[in-house]
Amino acid sequence: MRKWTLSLFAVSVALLFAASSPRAAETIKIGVAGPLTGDQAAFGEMLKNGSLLAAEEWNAKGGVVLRGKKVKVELLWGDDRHDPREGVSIAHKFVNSGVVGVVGHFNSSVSIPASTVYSEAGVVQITPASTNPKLTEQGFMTVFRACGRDDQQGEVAAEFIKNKLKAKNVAILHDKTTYGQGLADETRRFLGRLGIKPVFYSGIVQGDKDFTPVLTAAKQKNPEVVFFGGIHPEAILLVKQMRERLGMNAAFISGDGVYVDEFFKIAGKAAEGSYITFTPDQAKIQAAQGVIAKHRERFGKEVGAYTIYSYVAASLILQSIQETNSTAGARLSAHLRSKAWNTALGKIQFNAKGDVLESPYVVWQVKGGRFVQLN
Ligand code: ABU
Repeated sequence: MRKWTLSLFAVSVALLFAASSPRAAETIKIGVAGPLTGDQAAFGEMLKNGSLLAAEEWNAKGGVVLRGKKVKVELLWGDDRHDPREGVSIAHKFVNSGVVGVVGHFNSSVSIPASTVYSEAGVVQITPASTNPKLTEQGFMTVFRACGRDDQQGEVAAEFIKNKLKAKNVAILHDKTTYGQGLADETRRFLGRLGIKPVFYSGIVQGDKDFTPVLTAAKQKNPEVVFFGGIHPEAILLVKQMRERLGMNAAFISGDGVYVDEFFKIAGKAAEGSYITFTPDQAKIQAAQGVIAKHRERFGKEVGAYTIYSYVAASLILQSIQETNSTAGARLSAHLRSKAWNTALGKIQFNAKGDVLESPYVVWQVKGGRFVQLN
């Protein structure tokens, strides 16, 4: 009887001790979410590969030093298929699985609703690619954006249309998503400031295949420029149908959601001459050379638009964990905002909202079947 009492006492003490002391994590779990399959999977692959490179780099060193021990990094994948409901469901799954940080999501329409889940759970979220301003205007401490915003991107598009293309008749199309319509509206807003009122403005439906009715209506307004706010699957069809079915020779201009090789590879000749707003050439960033070479070696291809951004997002979360010796969202969020970071994209500093202080946009053009940065 006495032996039983002693054993029970010992077990109780052990349980009490375990409950009151920080549990040694077996792994540091980071969620990576985006459209990993489906028609936007080319972008999802960038998030996946960039995060993987960062995690493998830390694991090759034995892991992240946390509470005196090296802890390996484990990535959890979330395929949201650019569906907001799927994204929220993934966010809950990540939180329930104990992730301490999230790289994602890709689409603003997914990142924004998912950010509420991460914020309530105190989980740091760094999106490499969601550019809609609203994401960081919600007042969430846990939200960060490594890329720029569409109020910057729209301004560059509008100035290019006015000052370089010297266009007066502009048609604006968008895919009715948070990103697509948001970017179209920002471009329209800045065009308005420059004295240009679009002659045509309309939404299309993501996933539709025949855009000739809306393009025919736009053509009747004689646009010199067709601006599209949306992602490459629809941009490919739009530009092909403009050129091949309707013989429209208006300049085609779009944003970062179309900065992917599939655009010119699939649209072929129809994409030639198209303009895309995006960041300046990442291949020219000295600090990015290591990731670019590793990506080539590991995946046998070049980095995409958001690969290095994803690498940087994952690296910043892991570096913050090591530097704060903590996985607590509040500490990581404060630390991420506390200083300038040397990253593979160069120096990055987050403001109080979680946006980067600097994120320039430039215009690229499809020339000879590739993107060429214009001066
Ligand atoms: N920024 C390009 C596409 C991702 C998004 O913001 O929806």
